[in-house]
Amino acid sequence: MNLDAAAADRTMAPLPLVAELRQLLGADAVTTDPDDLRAWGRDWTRVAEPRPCAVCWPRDTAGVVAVVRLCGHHGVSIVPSGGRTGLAGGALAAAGELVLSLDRLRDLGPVDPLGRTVAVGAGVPNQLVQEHCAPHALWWPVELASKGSCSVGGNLATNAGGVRVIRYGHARQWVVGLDVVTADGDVLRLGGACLKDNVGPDLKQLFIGSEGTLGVITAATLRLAPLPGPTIVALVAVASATAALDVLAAARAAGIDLMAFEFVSSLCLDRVHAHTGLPRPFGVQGSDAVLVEWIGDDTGWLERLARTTSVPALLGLTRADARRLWQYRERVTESLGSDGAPHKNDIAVAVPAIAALARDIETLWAPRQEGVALAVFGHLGDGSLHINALRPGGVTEADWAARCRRADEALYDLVVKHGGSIAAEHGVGLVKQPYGAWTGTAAAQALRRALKLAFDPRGLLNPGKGPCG
Ligand code: 2HG
Ligand code: ZN
Repeated sequence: MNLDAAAADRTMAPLPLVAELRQLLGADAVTTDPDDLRAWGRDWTRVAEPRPCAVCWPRDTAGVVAVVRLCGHHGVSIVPSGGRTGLAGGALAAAGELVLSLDRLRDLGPVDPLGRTVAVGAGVPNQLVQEHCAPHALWWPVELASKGSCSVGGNLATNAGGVRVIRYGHARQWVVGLDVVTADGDVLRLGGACLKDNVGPDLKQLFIGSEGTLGVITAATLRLAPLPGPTIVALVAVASATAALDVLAAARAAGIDLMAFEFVSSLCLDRVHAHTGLPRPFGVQGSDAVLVEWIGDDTGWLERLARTTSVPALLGLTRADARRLWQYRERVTESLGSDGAPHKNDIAVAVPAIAALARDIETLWAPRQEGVALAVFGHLGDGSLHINALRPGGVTEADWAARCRRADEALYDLVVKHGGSIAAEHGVGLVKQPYGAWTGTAAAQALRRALKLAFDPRGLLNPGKGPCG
């Protein structure tokens, strides 16, 4: 054990808590091992060192209740933890909290093909839900690049988006029931397989997207969609994000049933090429691209577009070709992260406003970024962009943090000017907490704080995180 972890153990975790946790859950369900603390005390965000006092893995909702009550008794804060793939630090335990992992809550109920629902534990990985439902020709249409690791509980706590939002919307639209443990250790059963319940307000929706700050989601009844029919994938070269909107307009005008519309800038394509060895898609350097996926076999709209604008496009008509084209989009994050953690942003505006926002970013904001390379990609068809700033060599940690902070504030001014959101998809977590002033009116913020006080008056659930901070 290193000295820091030993100090954290002594000062932050009163021994009785850990001992009592072991008694409650069993010795194999609690750890203070420094390697475990480092691994389980963080998500994919690299903004602070993890420093939890311990990690525990209850097996069911009753176990979560017991942990929450015990922490209340000891006055120790809790960081609820799912698949730890978050990019806003929502599952980062940097201040001696107890990490409450939902990883062992893996119940998978039978699929109801009539009502099209399935009940699952919070710790079930997203991909397992899909595999479980596929024999019934159904799926939970929340699809993320991290589907193998991320869990349903985390998807709901962050109201995950992903690459299918353009057709299906966010995770919150695909939930009919939720089991939640409150800060007092009560269990709320909100809805279930009954599809119609109009006793409003819909409390379960308050927990979805609240990033574990109002309660701990332990199980959910998910609404399922029929598996879509065969699709076609195309990677289309475009001159810019704004030019990509012409491709979107052509698809919309032709009545194309879009499954995905994703932008990848030329810098991202370069990084994917360098990191993965995939060939440059259009043979040469320098072109941005959109990845379009749609249902059906109509390629006429794209052929017409290609004739009039002479844009090169690669078609993925077979599953293997489609999978290969998707890699240019799905492998962007890992490729950008292969050379140090980029500074991430995740913004959105209404789809038609993307052109004006992109123009402002290009002319007003990017030139002020002092030579920092900006890797832009994302869910353009939803009006949403991920901007990753790549840290130049020779810039100190402190200098980089200060520069990112200035850059973020200037970017958020633009996003607000165009009526958008500074936390489009990844949530507020820890990293967007200081930017409350850009997240709505003072009255809206006051209401969010009032919600937090009502649900968790002692501030024990994921303190300092999320929209209700
Ligand atoms: C994606 O769309 C994820 O691939 C990750 O939201 C975005 O790495 C990012 O900035
Ligand atoms: Zn995304």
